[in-house]
Amino acid sequence: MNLNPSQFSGWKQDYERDGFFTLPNLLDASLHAALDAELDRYIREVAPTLPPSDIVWEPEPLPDGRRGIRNLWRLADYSPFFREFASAQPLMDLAAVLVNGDPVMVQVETFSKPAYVGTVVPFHQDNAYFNLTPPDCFSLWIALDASTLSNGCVRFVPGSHLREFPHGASGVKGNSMMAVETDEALEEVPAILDPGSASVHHCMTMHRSDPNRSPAPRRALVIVYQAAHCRVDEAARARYQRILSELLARS
Ligand SMILES: O=C(O)CCC(=O)C(=O)O
Repeated sequence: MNLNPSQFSGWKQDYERDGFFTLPNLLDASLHAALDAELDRYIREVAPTLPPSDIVWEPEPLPDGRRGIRNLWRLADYSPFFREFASAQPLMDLAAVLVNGDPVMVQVETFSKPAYVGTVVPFHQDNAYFNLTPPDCFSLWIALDASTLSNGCVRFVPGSHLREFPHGASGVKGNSMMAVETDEALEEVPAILDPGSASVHHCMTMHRSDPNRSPAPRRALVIVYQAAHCRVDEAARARYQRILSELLARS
């Protein structure tokens, strides 16, 4: 893994100013191949056994009629390989710098946009789901495929991590929450990534991604880290639960 501690303080400055930064060529070729192989095995052997809460299917079928996977949740609970990778010392060292305290690896997920049918991710702040206080939490978003303008790369709003945006129900499977629309024009920066490169975003950074109508799949492995000192804000959690129950009642 290419993570040089001499760059940590520069990355932290970018993170504190913008709420995100990129890590070019994080994975070397052998690690990338091992992650691809484990994800293929997972999809073959584990995915068919998962409860519906741990897998999100794309609503539209793939061109060959099969179902496409949008998200896999809680991979660290089912795969020792992903758990160990996400807890590797170089990643925990980076996490310690970013979360201002003792780092905890929270979970591993996938955010994939299969070719032609990958769906939108509306603007949101991850903390609308996590409800953490203080929000010392971030996601490491690792591109397993090239992530481009045409296959739905993630777009970040610089500086948006410094304030909270109101959220409501989105109606999108896999992303139940979205920022409520404002008249404000939000400047966004696309994170165009080569395969094996990554981005890091704070849990308050507004981000979104377009649908993938292109022939190129866009798979990502996402690892969430937080500080051991984070607590759940019970009022925010109650608001989130209320929105979820309203959604359940409607479906
Ligand atoms: O992969 C995407 O398009 C969105 C990812 C995302 O929302 C996240 O990692 O928090």
